[in-house]
Amino acid sequence: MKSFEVNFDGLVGPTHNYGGLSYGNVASQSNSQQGSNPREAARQGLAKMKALADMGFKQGVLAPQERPDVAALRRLGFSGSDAEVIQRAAKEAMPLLVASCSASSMWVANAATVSPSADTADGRVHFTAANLNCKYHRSIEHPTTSRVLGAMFANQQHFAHHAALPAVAQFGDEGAANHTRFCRAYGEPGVEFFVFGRSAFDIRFPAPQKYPARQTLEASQAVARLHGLSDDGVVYAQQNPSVIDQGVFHNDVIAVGNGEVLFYHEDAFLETERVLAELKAKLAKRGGDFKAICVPRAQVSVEDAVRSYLFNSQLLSRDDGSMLLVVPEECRNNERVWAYLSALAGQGSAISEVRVFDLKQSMQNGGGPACLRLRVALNETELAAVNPGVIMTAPLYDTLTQWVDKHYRDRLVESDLADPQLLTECRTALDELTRILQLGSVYPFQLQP
Ligand code: SUG
Repeated sequence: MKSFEVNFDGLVGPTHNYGGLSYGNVASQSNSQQGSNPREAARQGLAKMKALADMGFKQGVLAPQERPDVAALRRLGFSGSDAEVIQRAAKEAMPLLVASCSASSMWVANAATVSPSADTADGRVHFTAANLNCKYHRSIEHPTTSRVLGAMFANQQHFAHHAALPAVAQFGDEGAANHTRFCRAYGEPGVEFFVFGRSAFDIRFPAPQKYPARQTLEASQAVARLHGLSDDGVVYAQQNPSVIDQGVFHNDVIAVGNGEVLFYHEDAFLETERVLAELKAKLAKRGGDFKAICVPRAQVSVEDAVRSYLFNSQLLSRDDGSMLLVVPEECRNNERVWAYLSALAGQGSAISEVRVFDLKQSMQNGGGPACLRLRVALNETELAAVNPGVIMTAPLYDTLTQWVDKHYRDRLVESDLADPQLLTECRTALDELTRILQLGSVYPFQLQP
């Protein structure tokens, strides 16, 4: 049976703004308080989805969330009508209003961890929503994420959904941003690679000194257990704590994998040799030939990797077996990174082409091409069981572009977040979106009695 990797991209929500909310994410911190352009952000994301779909890749779309999250503000003690809740929060605790307005659910690499059916004990595709417990503005995403994923993958025979892990830092889980899968073919059993930043229960593991390690070993292990993965099909690695302290807040900022290939920076992991050997041996048992492409620090420093987001790229397999690397414009603007990439494609490596996309609106909050997508490997039967409303087509692209132009503002600054009209605009837009994507009722405002 044929199998595919389907990329589901997060659609940028109408409240996209630069809140400076992510300590440890250099772009988020340095662009704090800048004016944003939600319409342009959504259009940039849609253009990437359309381009990849046009190239023949399977592409889907994942809906944004209701923001401001009034229910979250109520849980923090703000009361009254929805408008009063927003205005009180703006007056008494602006940072909490900003957090409740974040469009951060666009970075769907953090929505969940996904294990394809070929790897799991019960032969279903497993999803665990990420608790995103390290940052308040992200920790409020998972209940809606679970409902949206449930509406997209709504067939219990093929899809198993797990709730987010316990909401404490010891089980900090950031989803697929710290998870890669290697395989010979998408439908065959593979090796799932979990990269963690620290251990919460074992003090022998080192930890970063400056910035938080968002993913714990114990969270990764829990996800592997929930998904019914076998030890033969799992490898764990610790991220190098010193790169976390340089702004590598997720592994997908320093490494990307696909098929039999891992593209990574020399400083990405601890015990690199052991990790690569284990990946090679385990993939060999699954019939695969693991290949690692190491980017030496002498050619691209960690700082250049963080600035350009070279590794937050999409590594995509084409039908002829060659691979395409989808990178953000910032890679072309960095002399050393661009020199590396220009040489790479001509070198006869597994990566034969590089494509550049303008994703500046998302990039300024630390979200590149890879952050914006959740990969789900599916066989033909499973793909046929996915809600067809969320699969990208030329007509859906046109509909969504018109929908964005109709509902989104082209400029948003912090003071706009206090405007209750923004909530009305967001709800009107999302109500229409759930009909376009055939999701049913998934948002808090749609679920209220
Ligand atoms: O969690 N930025 C996101 C970026 C997530 C990128 N995802 C991956 N690497 N997979 C984060 O730090 C910034 C929001 C703000 O500051 O307004 C933010 O949440």
